[in-house]
Amino acid sequence: MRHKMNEIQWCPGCGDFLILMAVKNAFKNLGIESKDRVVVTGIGCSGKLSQYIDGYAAETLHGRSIPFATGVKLANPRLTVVAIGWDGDGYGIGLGHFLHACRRDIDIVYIVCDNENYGLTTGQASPTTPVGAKTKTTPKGCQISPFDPIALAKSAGATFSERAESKDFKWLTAKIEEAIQHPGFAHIDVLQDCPSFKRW
Ligand SMILES: Cc1ncc(C[n+]2csc(CCOP(=O)(O)OP(=O)(O)O)c2C)c(N)n1
Ligand code: SF4
Ligand SMILES: [Mg+2]
Repeated sequence: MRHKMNEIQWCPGCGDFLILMAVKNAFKNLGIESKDRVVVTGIGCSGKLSQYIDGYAAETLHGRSIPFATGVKLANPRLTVVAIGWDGDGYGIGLGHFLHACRRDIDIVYIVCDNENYGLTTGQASPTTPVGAKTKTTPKGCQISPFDPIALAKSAGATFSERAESKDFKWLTAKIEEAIQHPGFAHIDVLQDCPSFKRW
């Protein structure tokens, strides 16, 4: 799955570019070498993030980055393990894994690239789409309230759950560094731009 490593395939202006750079910077700033880290992604536009970072990586199934990353950490606790998911991937199909990871407090980082829609499948509503937002599946505006991922994580026992924005690059990098250093499950919800489908 490491073919075309250098060919980034996101839309111009996509927040994923900044998230990718922030993860790379955090590894660099903390001096975590490629042999000591594993990046695990699920499925979504940003699923390719694991291909664009030098080091061990796995691109897994939709919503399944957490169980894969948990297995990696249990097999080799010395590794820094960063799982990356998306609002549809992590809060929709993978929600059960997320809640149990908060409860189990296994020492992995979980970054959710939250563009408030299903970008890869061309812009359907997701669990974080705001009320009133027009998407392919909500042409008259979304009528279902989104949930708050941070409140949800904390109610499930998360010891680290924070919000960041892809645009606020310094803050995002600092939060990723904190999350890596946190002893236990560390979740960051990153609000990201999606110029192709997020127009609210
Ligand atoms: C089990 C399964 N169901 C459905 C899909 C189709 N699918 C691919 S990406 C995606 C949604 C992606 O949205 P999100 O997770 O928010 O990521 P984004 O593309 O917005 O970054 C869906 C439903 C799939 N790949 N696997
Ligand atoms: S559809 Fe949105 S999230 Fe996906 S690559 Fe394009 S801008 Fe980024
Ligand atoms: Mg999304």
